[in-house]
Amino acid sequence: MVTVLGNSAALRKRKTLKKSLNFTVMVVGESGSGRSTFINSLCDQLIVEPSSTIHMYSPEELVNPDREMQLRKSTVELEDGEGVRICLNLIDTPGFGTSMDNSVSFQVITDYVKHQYDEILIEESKLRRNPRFKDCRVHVCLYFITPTGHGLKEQDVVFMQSLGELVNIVPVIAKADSLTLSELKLNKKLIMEDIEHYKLPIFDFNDDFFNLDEGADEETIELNKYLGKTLPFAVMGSNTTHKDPASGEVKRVRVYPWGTIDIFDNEISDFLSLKNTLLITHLNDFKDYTHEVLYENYRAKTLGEEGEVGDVSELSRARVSSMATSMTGVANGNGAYQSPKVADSPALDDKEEQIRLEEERLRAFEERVQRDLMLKKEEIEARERELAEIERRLAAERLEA
Ligand SMILES: Nc1nc2c(ncn2[C@@H]2O[C@H](COP(=O)(O)OP(=O)(O)OP(=O)(O)O)[C@@H](O)[C@H]2O)c(=O)[nH]1
Ligand SMILES: [Mg+2]
Repeated sequence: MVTVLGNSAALRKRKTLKKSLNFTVMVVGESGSGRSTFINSLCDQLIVEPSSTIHMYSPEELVNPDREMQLRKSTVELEDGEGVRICLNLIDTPGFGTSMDNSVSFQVITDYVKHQYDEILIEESKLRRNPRFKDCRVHVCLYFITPTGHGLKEQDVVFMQSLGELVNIVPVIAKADSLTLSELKLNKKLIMEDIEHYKLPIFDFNDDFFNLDEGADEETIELNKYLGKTLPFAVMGSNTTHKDPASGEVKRVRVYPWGTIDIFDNEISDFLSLKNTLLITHLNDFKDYTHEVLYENYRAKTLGEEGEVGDVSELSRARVSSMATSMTGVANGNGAYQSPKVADSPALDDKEEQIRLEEERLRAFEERVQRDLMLKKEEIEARERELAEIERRLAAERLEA
């Protein structure tokens, strides 16, 4: 008996391990804030080409409302030492914060996040679920704050205010090496004071959702307290690795004229804490909170406003067209944005091609909704026929009696 249980447990574990965890992280931050370098450092490989050249925008470009932000998606498979595989989707936001009016960028991000919720909403309401459906909800949004030595800028406040109810926002001070340790401490304090002052709904490690959870032990609560105090995570990224000639250890370092810094050194950077939080300790918490709180709130609000799931497709249609020119990715069969493999993820420069893909995707999406409605109608009609038959039989029996 014990052996059987042991075998089934092992089998279950093997099955769980075979299936990789799907996790989506969006990285938002001003142009040149180090987003690409961060993504490469997080995955320890070249995922996104970093911009080593500084692009100066002309005054005309700055006020041009057509200069848009892009959503660029890459997917990478990561595996930890215990064989757990993570299918990590990374959404980069090149062009964010480069315009005088950033409301368009905010809208594109909002629409993207909401559109993923709409997809789930429609999928959930189906009679027959699509077994190949891909959940593309954004589980975490890392918001990069430029290290100014001051608190938040107006743009930071507006972004966190408008997106915080929709997605888990984790604030990050990028390029932390440009501040001294005492400047960094002050910068963190000022940022957190602003977050409290404006009541910005960022991800709360100390939320009752996690700490009152039955699985939350002392250690988890302590870790959450520590992470809450660490916010905003101060990180530095690097595209360079260096092999220590003595130990042979390969480290990801920033190289300065006076020496090198290991970006994972806990004494000077929160990178390792953030990496562990994202990929190990809190991956499931981010996913659970997204599903059970953020998505549920969105669902209740949307169905409250719209009444019918069918109406959601109308809203979603508007969202898709708002995102149409901003998304770099390939639409797959089930309507989710599927990232091309990292190695062959060329940006779709041709906007017309992007629009055409979006239109095709939208058409498929609408057809799916129509098909579902038809199926539901047919099911109701079949039930009505069954009911009429039962009534007819009962009436006949009564007559006979
Ligand atoms: N000092 C310092 N420089 C960094 C850090 N991370 C990246 N950089 C440098 O900053 C420049 C911009 O970095 P990217 O990673 O390309 O920044 P980005 O936000 O992706 O930029 P865009 O895609 O152009 O918007 C590059 O020269 C990087 O080498 C960091 O932590 N500290
Ligand atoms: Mg970049």
